[in-house]
Amino acid sequence: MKEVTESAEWLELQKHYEEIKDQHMRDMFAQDDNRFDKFSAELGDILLDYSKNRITEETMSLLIKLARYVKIEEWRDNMMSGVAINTTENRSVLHTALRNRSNKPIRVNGRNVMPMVNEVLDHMRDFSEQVRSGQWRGYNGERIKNIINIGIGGSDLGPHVVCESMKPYAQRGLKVFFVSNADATHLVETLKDVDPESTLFVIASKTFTTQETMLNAFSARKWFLDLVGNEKAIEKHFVAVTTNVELATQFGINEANTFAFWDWVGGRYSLWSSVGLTIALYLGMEHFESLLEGAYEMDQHFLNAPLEHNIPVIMALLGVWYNNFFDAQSHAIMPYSQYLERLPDYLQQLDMESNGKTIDRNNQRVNYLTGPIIWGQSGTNGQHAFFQLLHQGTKPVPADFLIPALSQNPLGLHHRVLFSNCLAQTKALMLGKRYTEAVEEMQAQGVDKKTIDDVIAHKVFDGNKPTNTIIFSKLTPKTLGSIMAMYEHKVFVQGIIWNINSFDQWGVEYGKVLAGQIQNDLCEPGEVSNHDSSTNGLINYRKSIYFDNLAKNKLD
Ligand code: G6Q
Repeated sequence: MKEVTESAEWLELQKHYEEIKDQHMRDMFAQDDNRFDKFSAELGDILLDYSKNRITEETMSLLIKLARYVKIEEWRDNMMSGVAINTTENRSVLHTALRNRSNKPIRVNGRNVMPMVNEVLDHMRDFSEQVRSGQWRGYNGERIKNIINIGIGGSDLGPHVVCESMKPYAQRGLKVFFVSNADATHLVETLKDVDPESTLFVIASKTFTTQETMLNAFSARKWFLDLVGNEKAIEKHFVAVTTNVELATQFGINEANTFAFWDWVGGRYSLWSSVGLTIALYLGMEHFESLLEGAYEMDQHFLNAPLEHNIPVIMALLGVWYNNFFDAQSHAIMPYSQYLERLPDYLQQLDMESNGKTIDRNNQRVNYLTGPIIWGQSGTNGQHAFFQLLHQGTKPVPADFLIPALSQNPLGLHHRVLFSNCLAQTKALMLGKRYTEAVEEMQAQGVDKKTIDDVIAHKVFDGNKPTNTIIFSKLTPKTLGSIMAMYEHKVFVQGIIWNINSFDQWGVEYGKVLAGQIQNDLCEPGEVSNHDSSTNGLINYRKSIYFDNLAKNKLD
């Protein structure tokens, strides 16, 4: 099969790129009053404005042709109907089944998965209501006041961003913490704020073997037992979210408090499954279900809207346009919402773990760029940190700006200031500032000619920097669900265009096994020489400090 880059559709885009690469968006806007109407799309209360992109109608129609060439609709339908499109792991990819609010059957190997999905949702509803109402009590009858989610990667980032973003919907008196890092500091500092009697640990791990999670889970268990001294009490304070019931039971977790999910749910797509238990506990099941509703609405849109008006498809194609034709190496995410502060972290995993691949679906090395580096920070903070590079740096950085029209905290002028800053940035990035404009501005300020001559080059902004603006009325669980599903489908479409499997993560698996050997080498004193000189040197450096320190403490 020929590479996508050899297709007539790709070559046409290449030719078109040469024709329009020097056109400035400033002129495109000046020539067309309808640009915003032409290049915006809506779903429910979400509006995507993509008019501030380096595109014409022809660009979009050529990009849509590319999507048709890679048979995006067929792949989408296959994914959503349970075909095993994760070929390197021979698995279906069915996170959409977890939020299939229509309840229409979806089959994996001939078996309808919806009854299992609904059963787990019922289990989550029942348990979260018991905890939130105070019916579920700790071993000594105390009410649960703290939820600690122990998990990493997909078993941490999704629930974490949702809990942070949805704070206004949380039950007062219930605190949530996320512990993920192998660095004991993460657990130790968290445990300083809680007591065992009122704390519930949710051990979230698809495999129940991930080193960091198990390390934290066993240390939390030890902390609990040291203070409580009663093994039986564990089942009141530890529950598991996993596909591996056997290991959870061995840990001491009652099978009745183990929440299932399945191998057709990828880690980074798992927040919609029982991995969302912490969300349900913190926000209540009704809000978790609203999140699912929002995602379902986006799924339906992705499934039914024509490609030309399909929000995830449009966003994916724009990303490909910059990644592969403008050679943009990264893509920035700028949520102008403090609640969405963690969104860049979550999207970093979703996108980079999915599309950070070099080998295509035909087992060949690709000869084009695949997934971009995803990064970002909430606005307005980013403006005072790295926006300088966006405005005047040498690297093209397409960016998404996200902002609610209404604040959850309408305090004085805050939201008006936030909103104006968001729009001012996208406007400035698009327009730039011409030499003549900069001169006039300085003259109006009374700056003398010599000073103007000396600094004017620095006061000019090229502009023509592309951005999408995603505006929504208010950050509700439903809207958040739609936004997160929108990005999932965007990443999926890009993976299909690049002909890669977005659903495996062999790099992560490799990392999971690599640490074991070095860990063994750290146990005993004495130098090691079995690695490369850098690894040997670093191991030996740590060993000499560690064992010296140990000896000294023994002497003291
Ligand atoms: C996600 C990845 C990875 C995974 C973590 C945790 O798609 O596979 O981030 O979620 O490594 O794995 P467990 O849930 O098995 O502990």
